[in-house]
Amino acid sequence: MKKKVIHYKALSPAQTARLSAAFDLEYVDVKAPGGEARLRERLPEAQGLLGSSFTLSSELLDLAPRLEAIASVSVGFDSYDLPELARRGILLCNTPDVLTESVADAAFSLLLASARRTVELANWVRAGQWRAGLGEAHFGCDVHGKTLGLVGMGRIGQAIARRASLGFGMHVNYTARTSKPLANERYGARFLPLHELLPACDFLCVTVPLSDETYHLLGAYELAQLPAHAIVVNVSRGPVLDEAALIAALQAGRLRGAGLDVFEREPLASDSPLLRLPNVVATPHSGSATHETREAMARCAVDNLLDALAGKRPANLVNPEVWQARC
Ligand code: 8YV
Repeated sequence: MKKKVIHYKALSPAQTARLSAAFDLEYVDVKAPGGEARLRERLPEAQGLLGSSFTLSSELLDLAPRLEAIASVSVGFDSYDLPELARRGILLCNTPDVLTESVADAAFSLLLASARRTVELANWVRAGQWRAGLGEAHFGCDVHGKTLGLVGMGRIGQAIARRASLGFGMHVNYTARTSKPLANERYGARFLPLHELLPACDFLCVTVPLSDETYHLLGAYELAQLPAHAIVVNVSRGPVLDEAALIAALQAGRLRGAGLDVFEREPLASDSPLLRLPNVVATPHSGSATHETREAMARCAVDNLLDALAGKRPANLVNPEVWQARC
């Protein structure tokens, strides 16, 4: 008998076909009215789950006693309760690598848009305001030759560092748990403690994953160490930055601007003070949202689930200790 798999994220026909060939597959749109109730009904049978952007609480996991593996269509796994999954012997897989370059592109687009005021000026043109030459009030700031401070130098941080150094001739500083010799050598990157990195930034870019240690890593005190001409970019997770402190700094003119793809609460409320600041570019957590990358992420998640439910070690195991305990 085929194993029962529920996916709660829509998939392309190609990925649906791969899953249906191997499993008894069902799609539950958890975001649709009645979707969560339907998931609750189906969970008792589920041996595999695939999806993202939905929290599988321990109450929901209680309904799924046969669950063997979850394939998350994301690289981040901060929304999963790892000790709870370990206690239940459930494998968790993620989708690293395939989204690295797209997220780095998105970070750079926020950095450039904030520096060159692209969104603000494009809206100004669209509103019919471009009637004469530009004055200083419309000028942005250069990106090339400036200093980028990266908080986090994992795969995505390194892809941003490559663009910054080789593409834009920027100086790259970073803070991370350990020095990255390859990035130091290839991009001339300097490994610095946060208190030295911040005052040297023209641009600060957050790429570090969210965890207990990185929650509000950048608060009022840290933001105050940035020069007033600095621009903050976040493509990681909203709560790494204390959003209220960021808003206060922007409102007080203590920062030049911000390019944000992630927020403490998503979707961002339409009455967020961030949206009243012309020097903020806000995008809807779309760092990996390209046709190519989202399909690659789905393919990777399907690969992971096919392996996990066939008793093969999946390539992208978040909790290898659960696998070890099975052997
Ligand atoms: C999306 C992401 O949020 O991979 C991640 O960790 O944040 C994003 O790519 C989403 O999970 C895509 O399904």
